[in-house]
Amino acid sequence: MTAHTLTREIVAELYRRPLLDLVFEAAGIHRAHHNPAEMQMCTLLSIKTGGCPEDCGYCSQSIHNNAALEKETLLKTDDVLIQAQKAAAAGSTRFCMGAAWRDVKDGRGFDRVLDMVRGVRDLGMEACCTLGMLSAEQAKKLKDAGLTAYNHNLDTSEEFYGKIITTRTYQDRLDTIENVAKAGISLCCGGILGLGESQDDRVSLLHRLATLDPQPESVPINMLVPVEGTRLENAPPLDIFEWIRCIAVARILMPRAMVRLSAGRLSIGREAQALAFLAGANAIFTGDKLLTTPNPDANEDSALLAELGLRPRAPDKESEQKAA
Ligand code: SAM
Ligand code: DTB
Ligand code: SF4
Repeated sequence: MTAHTLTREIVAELYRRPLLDLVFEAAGIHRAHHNPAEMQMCTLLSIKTGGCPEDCGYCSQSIHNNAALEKETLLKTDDVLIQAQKAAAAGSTRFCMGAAWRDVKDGRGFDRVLDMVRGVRDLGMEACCTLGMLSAEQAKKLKDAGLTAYNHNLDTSEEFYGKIITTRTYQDRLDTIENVAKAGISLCCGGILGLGESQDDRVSLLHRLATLDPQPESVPINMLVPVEGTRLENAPPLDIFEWIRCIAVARILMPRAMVRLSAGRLSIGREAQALAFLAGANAIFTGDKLLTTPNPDANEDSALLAELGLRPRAPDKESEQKAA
């Protein structure tokens, strides 16, 4: 099936299959396209924290929410590279830098981010950024600096989007995604579950992700971390099997992608994470902090991987050559 022939109805039918049939099929596809014993470990760093003018209802960093958060201006390149080195020493092969910007402004700040990207690549790691909206020219500059991937999520369905974010449109997201793809940067694009969306919204999100052309190379699946002071602090938790369904459908529809368990793992038990790995999730964020919220302890993650017979995936060949 190509991205063009994949209809929303096909995705809906898949999503509603008996759960164990769905996981079984996803596991087979996972094993046909990936080494099921390997888990990619990635580390996140917030390089500019808080004060974001966007009004994403879930986010601690939005000025429209009231989360208790220490704001920070753009970090210094050297400090970022020290963190990247630590992450590499702890087994991470991808370093993802996030800035709470609505969009990238040309100038000293962006030039510093370009230096950070060059520095991370020189360490032999994959470099990923998430900086908000990007123009085609800015995407090209990031590519020239060696950026491996750019994270820009669709987050939810187009229909539900306006209930969560009003300061930008779905089309704004799609425009940045197109600029990233045209610059030849791998796209990291996924969503966030547990916002109060319906099953139909999750089906629509998965359909949109799988019909992006090219498909994302990496698909982060975030589970809402309810942050006090945000509009969604009291959102009812999503049934864990819905989360598993999304992971399995993402794996089936995007067989070559890295399906990345992102925010929310702290509240998800070992058994459900193991089922998610069986259903095709093959990347996690490690380190005790995501951008602003806590993440499982590195020792707990290592113990879980060891018990499941999983091992950290080595850096890709291209990244290693860059460091040599
Ligand atoms: N500002 C950039 C943007 O919005 O594209 C990048 C950073 S933003 C924090 C990246 C992603 O993190 C969001 O698209 C959302 O999916 C996820 N995220 C943010 N806050 C979250 C929360 N409280 N719980 C779960 N996921 C969250
Ligand atoms: C993504 O989809 N999830 C990561 C990464 N891309 C940048 C971020 C998760 C952030 C969770 C909330 C926080 O820590 O502030
Ligand atoms: Fe800003 Fe990104 Fe948070 Fe939205 S998710 S408020 S764009 S940092």
